Amino acid sequence: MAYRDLREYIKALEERDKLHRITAEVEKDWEIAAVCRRVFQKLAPERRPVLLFERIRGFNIPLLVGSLGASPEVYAIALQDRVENIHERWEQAQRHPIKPVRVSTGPCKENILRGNDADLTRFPVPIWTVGEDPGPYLTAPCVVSREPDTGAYNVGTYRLQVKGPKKMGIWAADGQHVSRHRLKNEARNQSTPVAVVLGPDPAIEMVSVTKFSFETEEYDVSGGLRGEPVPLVACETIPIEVPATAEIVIEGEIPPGYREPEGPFGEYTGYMGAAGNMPVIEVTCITHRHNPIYRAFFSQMPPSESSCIKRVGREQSILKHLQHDLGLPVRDLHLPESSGAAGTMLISIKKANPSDVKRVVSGALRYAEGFGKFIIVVDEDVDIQDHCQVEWAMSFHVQPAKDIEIIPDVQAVALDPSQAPADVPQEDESRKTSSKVIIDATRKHRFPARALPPEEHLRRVDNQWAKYGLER
Ligand SMILES: Cc1cc2nc3c(=O)[nH]c(=O)nc-3n(C[C@H](O)[C@H](O)[C@H](O)COP(=O)(O)O)c2cc1C
Ligand SMILES: [Mn+2]
Repeated sequence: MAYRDLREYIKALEERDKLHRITAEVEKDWEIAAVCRRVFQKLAPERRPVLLFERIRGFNIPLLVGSLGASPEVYAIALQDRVENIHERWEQAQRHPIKPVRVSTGPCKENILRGNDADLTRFPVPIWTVGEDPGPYLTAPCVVSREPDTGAYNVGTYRLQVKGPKKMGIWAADGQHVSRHRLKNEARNQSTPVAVVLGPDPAIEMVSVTKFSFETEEYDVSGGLRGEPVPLVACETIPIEVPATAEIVIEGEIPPGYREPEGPFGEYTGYMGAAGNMPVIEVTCITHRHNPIYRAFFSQMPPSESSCIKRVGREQSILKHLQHDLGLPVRDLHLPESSGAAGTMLISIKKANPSDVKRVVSGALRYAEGFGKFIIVVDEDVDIQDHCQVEWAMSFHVQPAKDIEIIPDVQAVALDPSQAPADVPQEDESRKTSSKVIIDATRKHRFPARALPPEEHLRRVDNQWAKYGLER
């Protein structure tokens, strides 16, 4: 059975000892961001819990962070599966999407706030990069909008700046699907209705942060991931339906043609992203469950919940493409979170021919051009999850003048601040091309034997590890 709502999922996390409740009082405008930063810096992924801040000064609403991306293990619990099956589950969901069902009402309607009661400042929306962000930001919104002509549903996550009790700024890049809906409406001088869903069951958040074709309806893929249709209820003030069990739903409209300054916002690159003139969402109504839980994604400098989500979403899909669609001798593929799961791509291969490196790199480039400004290819015996081994291979398998290639004029890594100065808008053409470094760190001739104890000796030591008294 799929999780019915966020609360069932939180119970599952707690049963697996993956939830940590912070019961001490915290302040939303500096402390939550700093605690999250330390948790992601200090705790290795396998020990890193999802955090529920239960007592936030001035609010009686708790905040949940990390529930999709505290670690790949947590992401797998959200799918009720194992880490190695994540990619297969995604393939399955896209091959067999399930249409949502309409229900007459649901928990998200337990409280309906209209007029002055529909006030964003009721919720503990944190400031994430203190001293740089212009104010609090919603970081985990699932923004629901509809194609103006077909009515097809879209769900996408785009940062939302709280600008007043009933106004939010929205930054969605030009090609994003909500932007396409809005541009079509604006051409007709019509507003764009949007519902901002917070704290749905995790299968909605998963599709909200994932890119599909414009025609794909995220609710249906979410149904495919859950193995059951998503139950939807109608909004109160706009012609949009939302997941019935969501914690909070903010209904609103984007007025046509209107822009005002938005940002800058601390981005996944670890730097402030440029500010610009952006549309706004005017809030028309807010509905929420009794005792709602406010949900946020933790992003900014990697590692973060954002870099984990991106890593999980991308690694397996590129790996499977190279292995299965192209039949290349690829063993493993890793997008280190230190690179925002974007800047660096590590690939290990079982090289049979010298041309294998080029074939693998060109396959990766065609499939995922925007990732891997640095692509490093190593032999299969190098564990690419272990940075020490990768740097060892770079140090002793590479002759720079022969083994490093620079490819000019390829797609840039999104929001990479080395592209252009901070005052250049993200949409500027100069930000759209970049170059790449390909490092062939495979062995190109017969190397001497490795200076390591024989595998058999290491295994024997492992088997009698207690004998040495090192584990206390
Ligand atoms: C934590 C997080 C934050 C994101 N913030 C933004 C954002 O502010 N603006 C944006 O255009 N995309 C953002 N994205 C990427 C979009 O969510 C992603 O491209 C998604 O596919 C958009 O939905 P769409 O393809 O239906 O437009 C973010 C992704 C994550 C994981
Ligand atoms: Mn979409």
